[in-house]
Formats: sequence, C-alpha cells, structure tokens
Amino acid sequence: MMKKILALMLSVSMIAGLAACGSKETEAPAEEPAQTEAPAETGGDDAEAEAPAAPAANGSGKHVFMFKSTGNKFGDLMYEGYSEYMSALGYETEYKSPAETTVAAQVQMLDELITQGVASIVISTNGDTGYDEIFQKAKDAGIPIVSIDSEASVDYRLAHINQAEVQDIGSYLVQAAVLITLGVDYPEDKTMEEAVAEQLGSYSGDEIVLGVLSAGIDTPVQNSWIAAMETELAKDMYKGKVSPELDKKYGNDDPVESTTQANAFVAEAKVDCIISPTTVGIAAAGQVLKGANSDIKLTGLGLPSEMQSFMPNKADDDAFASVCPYMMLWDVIHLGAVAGAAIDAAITNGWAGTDGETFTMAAFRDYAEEDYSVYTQGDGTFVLAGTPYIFYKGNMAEWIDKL
Ligand code: RAM
Repeated sequence: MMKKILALMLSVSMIAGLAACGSKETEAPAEEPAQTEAPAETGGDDAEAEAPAAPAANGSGKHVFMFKSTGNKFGDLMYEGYSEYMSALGYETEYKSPAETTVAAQVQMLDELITQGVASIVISTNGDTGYDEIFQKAKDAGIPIVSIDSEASVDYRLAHINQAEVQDIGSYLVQAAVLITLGVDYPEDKTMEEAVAEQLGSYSGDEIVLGVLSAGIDTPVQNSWIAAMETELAKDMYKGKVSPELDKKYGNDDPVESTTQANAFVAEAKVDCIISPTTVGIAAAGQVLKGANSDIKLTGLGLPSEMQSFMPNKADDDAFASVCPYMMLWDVIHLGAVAGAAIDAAITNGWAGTDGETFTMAAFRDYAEEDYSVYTQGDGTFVLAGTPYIFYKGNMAEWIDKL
C-alpha cells in the first residue's frame, strides 16, 4: 500500500511589505515565490512488508546509540528513529549518553559498554581527538562503529551518516541571517542565494555583522558548519556589505551556558543577527532575545517544537514580529533510522562503509525503501541522509508536532 507523500512545504502568499530588522536599511522583498530546498520524499510500500530478514547471530547483544549528552531533544529524536527501525528488525537497542557534553565522559561510558560486550555503536562525538584508544578497543572486539551528527575518526568508523551537505548548511545559514537582518521574508520564488545577491546588490547601509552561538568549542559538527559559513561569507556578493568575521560564542549545548552567552550578545549589541547551529543554543537565544525585546534577530538549526514561541506559526503571521523569522533543520527521526539501516547492513551483510558500497533501507514511516551509497569526502566515507528543510511561517504548523 502506498503511503502518503510527505508534504514538506506548503505554499504561502508573499508578504509585500516587511518591517526592517535592527538598524539596517530594508529592501523590498522578492515578488515571486521561491523554490524550497527541501527534498522530495516519495511514498512507498508498507515498512513491515519491506523489512529485511532478522539479524544474524553476530547481531545479538545490545546496539548502543550514544549522543553528545543527555537532555537534548535532538539526540532523543535521532534515537527514536534509530530504535524504531532497529526494533522492527528484532534488534535490542540502548540509548546511552553522558550527563556532560565532554570527550572524557563519552570515553568513560564507551569503555564500560565495550567491556560489557555491546553489538554495535552509533555515536555523535564531542570532539575530534581523544577517542583513539577506546575506538581501538571496540575495533579489537569486532564492534562496528558508525558516527552520526558529529563525526568519529575515519580510522575507526565504518562511515559517517551525514544529515545534509555541510556546505549547504553553512551557506543557507548565512543567507538566512542576511535576509533576516534586511527584513526579508523567506523567499519562495527563488533560492536564498539569489535573494541575497539581489538584496545586497542595492544595499548601502552599515556592514552587517553576524554572531554565532555554537555548542562546544571543539564539537566537530558545529565547527564544520562554522567553517562552511566562513566559506560562504568569502563570496564576492558579501564584500563590504557583510563582515567576513563571525562573532563566535559557545554555550556548550547547555541551556544555562547558552543563555549566558546569548545575554552577552545582547549586552555587547555588536551583531545584527545570531546564527545558532545547535538546537539547544537557538532555543536559549530565542528566550533571551524575546525576553529582552532585543533588535537582534535569530536563525539557525532548531526544532520546531522548541522554537514555536520564538517563530511565526501561521502563514499569515508577520514573521518579523518574532525573534526568529525562519530557521532550518532536517528530519532528525529519519536521520537516526538511516544509522539503524547502516548498522543492520553491517551486521547482516558485512557492509563496511567503503566507497561505492550500498545498503538498502527498508520503508520507514513516510519514506519509501531507499538505497544509500557510500561516498568519499576528504579522507573519510559518508552516507548522505537528507537535505536541510527550511522552517518558516508557511510550514511551521505542520512540523511543530513532528519535530
Ligand atoms: C544540537 C546538537 C547537534 C546538532 C543539532 C542541530 O542539538 O548540538 O549536534 O546537530 O543541535
């Protein structure tokens, strides 16, 4: 039976006049509706009918999913997808994350788990270094490791499950922040890049300054997105109009520390818009900016359920009456399920995450059965799980209950 097609974007009517953001000059918004960047997911056959055979004997034991720390809904949702996919295949899964967002805390927990004899590990890491010894211990014990969200060393992981292209995420975040600073609604009729080029082409106001409220200073995934933001800012269209320097602060994916850092942005009053590439950071910043009635605007990577008080929720809302007119993320639940499919392939078919290898993911919720191919980037191998979704007034209502 065909499942319903996942409708990612709703069409909305363009708003003709928008309020200026902060002290910057405002251009008239785009006239025609823009293409969204969301992927087109197709419906497919029933998941149970498509499910691969039960795991082989070497898949017995617990399959561990370790996030950066506890108390983060983003991690919880990834695990929801992972465990749902794995349980349907008969695997036993366990969600284990340390209380503290540190390498040391993850290493200690991994040590205990490996000693207990787990069947596989999916991990989002807290740093680039410090895991070699413990990952070697897992390798020696024949425990496959797949990283998700935040990369593990290429020497020890089979592959990294990439949520979306790193450069796309960095570029879209900068483009959104610039458009938001200029008081421009999410453009439905063109790409954000086209809208930025158009807006900045006739912009003669003060140089726009963007801030970043990140997670940990060493977190691989956020640092890769920040590097991608800097690559985007090096494009000609930003020269003299948007500062190439990002004002960076780190809230360690801790609500209290993130609040402190967001308050510092308000007190310093140097930035026009904060980009927070972490669901914890953006929610904390939303609260602070709203509470302070600040002129500073906000965008980043957020969960619609956590951001609903700081964003427009309906198509006819004035997006600029909220601190965060639009933001991005991807389908976190599906992302976790892709990691489950990779682990299943490793257990049942000896999938090793080498370049060109493919595995089939069974139909999952609204997603049809799909093949994923391993590709190489730099010195590591990856599986691409999706593309970024833009959450804005036109589709927030649809997503608040989902993510
Ligand atoms: C946070 C985490 C995670 C990141 C998301 C967007 O919850 O820091 O690593 O990918 O946000």
